[in-house]
Amino acid sequence: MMLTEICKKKYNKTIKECSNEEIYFALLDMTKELAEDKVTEDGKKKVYYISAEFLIGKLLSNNLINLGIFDEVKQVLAENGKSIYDIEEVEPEPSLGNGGLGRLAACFLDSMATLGLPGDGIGLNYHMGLFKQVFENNYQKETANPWIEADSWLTKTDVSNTIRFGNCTVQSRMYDIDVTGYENRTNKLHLFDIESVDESIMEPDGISFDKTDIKKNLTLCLYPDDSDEAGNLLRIYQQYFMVANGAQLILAEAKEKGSNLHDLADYAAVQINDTHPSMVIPELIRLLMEEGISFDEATEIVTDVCAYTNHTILAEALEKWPVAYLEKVVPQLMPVIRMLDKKVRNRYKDERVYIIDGDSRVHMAHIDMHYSHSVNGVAYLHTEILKNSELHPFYEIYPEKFNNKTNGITFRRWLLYCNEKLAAYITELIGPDYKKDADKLQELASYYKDKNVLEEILAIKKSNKAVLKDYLKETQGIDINENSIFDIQVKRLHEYKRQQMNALWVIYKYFEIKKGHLPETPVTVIFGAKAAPAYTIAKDIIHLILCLQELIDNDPEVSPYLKVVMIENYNVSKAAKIIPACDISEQISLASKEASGTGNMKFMLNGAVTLGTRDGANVEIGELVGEDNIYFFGESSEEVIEHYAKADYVAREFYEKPEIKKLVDFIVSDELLAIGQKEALTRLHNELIVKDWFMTLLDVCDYIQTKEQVLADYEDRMGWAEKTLVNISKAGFFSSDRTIAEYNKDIWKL
Ligand code: 9GP
Repeated sequence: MMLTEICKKKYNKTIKECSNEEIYFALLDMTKELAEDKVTEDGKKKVYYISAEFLIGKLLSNNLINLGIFDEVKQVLAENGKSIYDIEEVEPEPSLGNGGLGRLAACFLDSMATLGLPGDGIGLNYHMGLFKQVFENNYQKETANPWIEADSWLTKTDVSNTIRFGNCTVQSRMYDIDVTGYENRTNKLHLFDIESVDESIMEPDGISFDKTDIKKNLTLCLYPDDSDEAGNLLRIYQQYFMVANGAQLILAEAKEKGSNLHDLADYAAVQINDTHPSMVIPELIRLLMEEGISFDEATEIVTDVCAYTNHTILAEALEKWPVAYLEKVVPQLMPVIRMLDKKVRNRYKDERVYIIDGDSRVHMAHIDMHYSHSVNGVAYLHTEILKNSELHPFYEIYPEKFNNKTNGITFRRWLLYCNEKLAAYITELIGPDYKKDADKLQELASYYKDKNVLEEILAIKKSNKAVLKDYLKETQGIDINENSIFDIQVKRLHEYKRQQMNALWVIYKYFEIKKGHLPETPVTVIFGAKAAPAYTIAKDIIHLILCLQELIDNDPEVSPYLKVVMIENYNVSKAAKIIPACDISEQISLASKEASGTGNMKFMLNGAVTLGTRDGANVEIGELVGEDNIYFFGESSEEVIEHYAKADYVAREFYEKPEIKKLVDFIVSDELLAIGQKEALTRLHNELIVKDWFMTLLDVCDYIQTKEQVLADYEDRMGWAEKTLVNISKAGFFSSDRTIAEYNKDIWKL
């Protein structure tokens, strides 16, 4: 095997003699070489997936799986007394993303390569990525998260561009990461960087730095703090840098393949993810005009090339940049943006669709909607909400542009890699074809009533729970009971996702246990979430959860029955350990607010049962598995949208109900104040009573009641195993291979 030779050549050692670190670097070389062999001709047209985030996670094992050599490598290592799992630990995890948006981008790259589609990612090479989370005094603290090593998956290319801003010029450099499809072609993730970035400007706290020194800070961090003007400007610098480099690459590659640029749409499809890359539209128009193409024609060409995906209805993600900021950072784009706005104003009299509003702000999503040929949401319900409320004025103008592409996940990482036992058992039952054709999982339907199969499914879950137990003990020094029910909510921290409602259930259960109402099976509630550094209430929610964790751990009356665990620095590698061990998947966002969710799909595929609202892709999960195999609660999206429209939700009215008041007031009880910070807990308590923007108290009673039903049903082990198996068997629809095939058929047409 190649590995022996590489170890010999690189270190003059046998595999046995090499350290884990040396083997990791040898495998890196080997994998890169094998991946390069699979770089094939692009064909005429190529898709460019532009995104501020690519949450790729560790790559070694995933690449070995996709190259079809994971088992072989694992065995060779074992024969030499080494473990692939120990070697994986050597790999640093890049944190080039925050949550769903970034992880989706990574899954999509995998699926494009797997389906044999020429499709490259375009993003930024953030040196620190998102911050690393640590807990100090039960509070989140952000620290630096460097991940780039001398020898890594990044390959320095000779592509370098001069990028001009209003007040400075930087020289870029393109780095590539191979994206190897499952038994198919290799595509590229292009990450742009600057040569002059200077990690040493980071303050000792690990997240602060001079936000005005663009030549040193441009690619330092993902989502730099934007609570002041310098932070906002830095985000615009980053976004323009990403799309200006991307646009040059797209035009250069098209020209190389013979495009005369008038026919650019025959050579390139650009997918814009959320509004961070929206400036690619005016930038491409500007570049085409420099090539002598008229504004009107350039606009038509770019519209044919570009497509926009909306990933959230939360206003905070629909960026609106003040004209003055854009004038400062990218003055060359403003004339184009003004012309685009004028074109809109000449045609439509509705000011809701203007690009530049009355407050001199540029609505980036409006550029996308007028000047791309496709606008899609990421789950059926989300797309309907876009059409009928959030983006309704645009839907009225361009009904033909709107389409839905329900998200998906790559089964290579989220089943074959993270749950080897389950994958092997499925192969034993229905053969290996489901690995390439996820719909084949439906063949598991013939085993719904098979007692032996159900018992084996429960046994696999149990062993995954034991693995997670050991992992938490080793990495966080936390002891959990593998025989308890694992009730898990891992995702970004945001009030709309309502981790605070789950915390109120913990308080409810704490009271119940104190009253002597003991659960039949103990429950372990596992959270994992990072809060944006400037999002105070989100950090307060983490504080509450950590305080509850400490309170319960130190209460011998309650701790045998209930445990709370907040995972520190939740990331892709931790997700791969947590998800296969889950019994109950918490998907409890306020209906209408979660565009899709993808964690919900990963949990389902790994045999967890969803407890959720009728929101995002939960709705589609429900349709697939049937009402007996999912637990829905809470008000519907229509009702919620109506509450917002009428402004008739008053949290205090719910708070006054004694059963709710008791739970909310516990946040500022003597017990918790003895552990936590008064200021943070009081602020959160007040927020829930006075504001509660995401209607926690509206649904909390229904949530508690439904969760009690879930726990009761868990006791019927065979009934529960059947629900588990139904979920696994119906998960095929959520393969990102299906999603990408749809994008290609309807939008890219490669
Ligand atoms: O919040 C959405 C999440 O629901 C969705 O699954 C994911 C991928 O489409 O995107 C998330 N959005 C963002 O992270 C920012 O818009």
